[in-house]
Amino acid sequence: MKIILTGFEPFNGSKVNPSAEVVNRITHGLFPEHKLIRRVLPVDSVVAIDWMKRVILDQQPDIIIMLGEASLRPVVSIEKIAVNWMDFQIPDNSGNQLFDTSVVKEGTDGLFSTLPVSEIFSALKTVGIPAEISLTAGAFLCNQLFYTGLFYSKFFEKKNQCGFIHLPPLPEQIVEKDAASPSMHIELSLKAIEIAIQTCIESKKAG
Ligand code: PCA
Repeated sequence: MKIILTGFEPFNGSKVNPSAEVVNRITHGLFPEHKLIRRVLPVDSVVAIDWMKRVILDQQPDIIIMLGEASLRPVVSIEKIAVNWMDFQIPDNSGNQLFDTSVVKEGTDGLFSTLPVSEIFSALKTVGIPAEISLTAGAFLCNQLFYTGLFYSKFFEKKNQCGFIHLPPLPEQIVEKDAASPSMHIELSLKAIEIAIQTCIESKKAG
């Protein structure tokens, strides 16, 4: 199977992004029979979105798992729904700030993740990793990428699995900001995403 795994570069003044760290640490060796395409995307609402459209059309992947940081989330958040709306509270890293506008003009209001969301949640719980099924991916770039991935995946007869998982910040980000807010160690986030990928592969094999 062809699997796409994306993360994002740091944004909003941070030096790191847990999603990029996970993407860079995932080893192909864990999924030897599968082709894993990894990419850390710029926090740019034009470049990241164009890349996603292109990779879907060119590669026609079987599984697309997109990752991002959710600054105030205490647990791994498996996103259930992408909304066709953008309202950036901060500019992206290139200065784009989109308000009250749709992701895809002709798109429907919302699209559900096609990842096995409940199975991933159960699998994480089983190994003791704190997680939740989240009903909002926000209105910034992560939601924009998530919606775009789902929208363009619909053009193919071959059904893929496509979805988004948000990760809490890393402990060093919280220390650096001197904030009293949640974080998760990289090893735990990494384990969560390895389990998520494995769960998707098994569910796809089961048809
Ligand atoms: N998180 C942001 C964009 C990049 C990232 O890692 C978001 O939740 O939209």
